[in-house]
Amino acid sequence: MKDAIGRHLSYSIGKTPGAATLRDWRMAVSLAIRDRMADAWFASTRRTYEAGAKRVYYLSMEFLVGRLLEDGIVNLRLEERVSEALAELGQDYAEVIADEPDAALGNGGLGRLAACYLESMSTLGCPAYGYGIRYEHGLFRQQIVDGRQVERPETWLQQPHAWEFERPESRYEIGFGGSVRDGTVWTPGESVWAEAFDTPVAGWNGRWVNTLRLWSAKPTEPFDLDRFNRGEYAAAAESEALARTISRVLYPDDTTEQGKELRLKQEYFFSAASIRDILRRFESQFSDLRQLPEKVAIQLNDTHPAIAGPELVRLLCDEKGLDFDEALQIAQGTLNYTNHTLLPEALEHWPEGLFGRLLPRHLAIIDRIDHAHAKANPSRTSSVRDHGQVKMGELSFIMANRVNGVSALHTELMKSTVFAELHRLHPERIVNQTNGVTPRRWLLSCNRRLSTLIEERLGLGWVDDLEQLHDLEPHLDDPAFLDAYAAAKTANKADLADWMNRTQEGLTADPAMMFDVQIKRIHEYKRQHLNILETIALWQAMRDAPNAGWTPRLKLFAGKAAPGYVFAKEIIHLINAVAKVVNADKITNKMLQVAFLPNYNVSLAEKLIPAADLSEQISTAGKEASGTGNMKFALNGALTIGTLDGANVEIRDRVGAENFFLFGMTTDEVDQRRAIPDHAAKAVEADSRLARALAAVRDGRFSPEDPGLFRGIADNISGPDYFLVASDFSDYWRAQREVDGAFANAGDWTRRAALNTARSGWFSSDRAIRGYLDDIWGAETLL
Ligand code: NBG
Repeated sequence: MKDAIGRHLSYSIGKTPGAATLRDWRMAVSLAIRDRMADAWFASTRRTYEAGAKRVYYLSMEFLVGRLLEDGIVNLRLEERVSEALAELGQDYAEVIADEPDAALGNGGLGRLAACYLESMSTLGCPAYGYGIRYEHGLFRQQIVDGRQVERPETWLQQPHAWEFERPESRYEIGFGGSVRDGTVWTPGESVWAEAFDTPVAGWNGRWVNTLRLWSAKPTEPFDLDRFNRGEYAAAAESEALARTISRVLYPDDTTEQGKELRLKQEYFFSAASIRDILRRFESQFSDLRQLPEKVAIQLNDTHPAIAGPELVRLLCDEKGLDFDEALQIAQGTLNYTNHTLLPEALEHWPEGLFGRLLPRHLAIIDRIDHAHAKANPSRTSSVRDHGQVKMGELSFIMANRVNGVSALHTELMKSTVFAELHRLHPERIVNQTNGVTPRRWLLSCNRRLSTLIEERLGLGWVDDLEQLHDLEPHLDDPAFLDAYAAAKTANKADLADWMNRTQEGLTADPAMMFDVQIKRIHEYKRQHLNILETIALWQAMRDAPNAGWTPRLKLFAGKAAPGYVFAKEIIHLINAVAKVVNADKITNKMLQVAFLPNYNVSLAEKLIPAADLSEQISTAGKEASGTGNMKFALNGALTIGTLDGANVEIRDRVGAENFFLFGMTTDEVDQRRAIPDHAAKAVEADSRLARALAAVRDGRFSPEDPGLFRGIADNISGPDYFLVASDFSDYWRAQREVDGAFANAGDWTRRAALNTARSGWFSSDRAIRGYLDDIWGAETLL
């Protein structure tokens, strides 16, 4: 290992040890690790060809992979060797790992799920490819300036990236616009190259390695030398710049459709390149396109790649010469669709005018698909085109062999709400696959203390068979085990507290406090404002009775708001404003501290989750499709305070109701409550704590220099309150006080935390991927 690192430092990076920077060392280590993936990578491909196996293609606009070096080292089981080698070379292992920038090619849960699934597919030996976009700029970097979110460009690709292989020979010309002649001959008005960059994805033990193939946009028009020679430098580079725009940025929004032409271009760009690549690979091995459904399963991760369906039909008809009905049947046998949200504003739809201008042939194909479907299902009343919009959810459903939701509750709601009619027509099509998370990243490597303790008791079998964690339950009767479990948590908290106290102005975190954590995108449905309101009420109650024996708490928040989502940004501002006042209050600041940690990303999650005591999963029932952070917390021994929403329901079923703090209305109660006139005003009237907390927000208690600053938030909660913050407040307060009491009994709390770990094994992404293999893809694993 030492030689390998040294060789790369000299011959790949071109530095001597004396001249090498931390980044040079990190690059050299990364390349040495990447080398060790190569043989298994080739072997995985060879075995897939030899077996004539079915391949799975996961099409996703987002892959939130985070850092890759530690992941690679852990999965190849090279930790000891690398840290020894680095020590001999005079370098610090942890520093080298931490030097890597996060690959932030995703917004939140949807993108992180795609990353966990890729890793699990490799662990299981499922022949698979991830297909997405190689964004030059991932999700924006969040700074907090005077309490407000400020967005800065993210620049992960401005330094060399160790993990990818550029494949200039794998490129496809992707067209847009233009016209259609004779009904089928599409002549695009402009085009760009989609060029492939491959990253190997190694599974546990490095036995199988799949590929993440990301497309980068390159100009088809060469640089304009004539204009350059005339001194028109900017104009000479114009077409090149325009082409590159397509893979320039990740849209910073995970719930609202941007309505931007560029976004639709991005979607078609990567879907079309991926479909062509899939067909090319298929045809290199098989000759009969009718075999496609038998040899290929394509998963559409939400509707972002929905255009892949019409594109596949187009290629089969217009280029391969199949007739339309046959092409449609092949496509429908090959495609599947995962829905990740029921929020109406997040279900993609495109104006017909824009769509037809950009993709004229596809619009005609969509109409034909829709007519064919309507003809076969005469009782259907809806259609893909509606009120001048092209609805991508409807299109995806019609084009898919299987449609799935991401938690049991969410899947049932899909059947009864957005897809009610299509479900009636195709009752077999919708299936559930509750989300999962990879235990390699989300326990083994992010929480060394806990995973070492588990290894001492159970060995390492749980790492790829997470339900083995059930075998911890007998150890719960051993006080030494519980002590060690508690000690691991306390040490994780102490590390985090040290780091926060150094970096967060005004904060004094103490590991003896309860670490109460809410980390996720900032959104009204996720209700960070319910949490901060309860914080305010708690602070007021503490001031009233400072000696009432309060359980000391640190309230931790982190998350990004979409740049255009004004209300979400106000919530961030309010949290910071409350933190400033509360942390400085001498009466309460030993009992209550509040922090908003900037720039939430995968690496920060890896720091926070192992140190959490309490996991906040408090969305309005029916709004959070699943959640995956909730699973990571439970696995790492945080107890959940949560509503009956998304996968919370299944977490509670598995860890046991007595180890979960439930509060709030159910989905049915939410609908009933919303129908009551003035529901929020009534809730405020009925709860004096709520009224007082709201008054403090409204009257400028947290913004003395600008008393009206947060009035909008207070008015929203006591007025329309679509997300029912006011109506759920009282029960949330009650549950929080129950949490206080439970935390005060340290021994019992640890037991309940350990039960959360022992009973969360089902939430492994390995289990989820097995479900997809069996119920959706019909594919075999080759390990
Ligand atoms: C998100 C949901 C989460 C879910 C993830 C992964 C979108 C559109 N949806 O609840 O909000 O856990 O998807 O399925 O990002």
